[in-house]
Amino acid sequence: MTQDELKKAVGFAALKFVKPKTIVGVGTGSTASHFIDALATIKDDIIGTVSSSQASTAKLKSYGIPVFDCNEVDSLDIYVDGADEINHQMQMIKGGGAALTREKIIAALSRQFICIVDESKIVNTLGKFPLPIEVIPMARSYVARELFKLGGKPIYREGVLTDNGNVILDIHDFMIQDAIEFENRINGIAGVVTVGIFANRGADIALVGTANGVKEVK
Ligand code: ABF
Repeated sequence: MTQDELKKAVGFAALKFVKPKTIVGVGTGSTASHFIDALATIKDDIIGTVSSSQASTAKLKSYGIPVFDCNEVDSLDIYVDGADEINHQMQMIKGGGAALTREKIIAALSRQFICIVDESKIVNTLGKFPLPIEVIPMARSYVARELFKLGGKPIYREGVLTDNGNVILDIHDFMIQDAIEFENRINGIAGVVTVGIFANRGADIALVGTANGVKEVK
């Protein structure tokens, strides 16, 4: 199976967690895009969605699936999204697609986070994938200097503005031993909006696409 076929398999496998008459949290990226295709097949059974990016919103609307503003929703039963890396503690690096802040808000609102990945995303230690950090533009240089002090090598993602009008710094080549501690520490730097470590609120269930089928990990 190709990597895209594995992504499609987990995108469709996530459908079994969708309860009728609920509002579903929907993520961003190529795996989440397959989930949107799957959701379209049962669109009349759900009330609608909350979406983590303009790209996903556009795709959901193209299927005629209602998209609600986050502020209209008290809580969500599930949030289905991909990840750039996930470890065996269900902690993740997310934000390769620059939607990390909205993703973290929707994750916080959701009772269950269903992470959908192909098996290439499973790691023992987070950090091979560059860690994205969304930063207020005027704080870019200050935050970069603080990240250097922590031993990171931040690189400005040129030409990228997030859906919130902010910039992204990616920390390269930094293996993260204590993901919760590192998430809290980076969150404490003035000017940081969101760090792409999802450890304080990790995934509850991972659906992993493998050559032998979809594995469910809790
Ligand atoms: C989002 O999409 C992210 O947080 C992550 O950056 C990315 C994963 O992309 P893909 O599913 O295309 O590999 O969920």
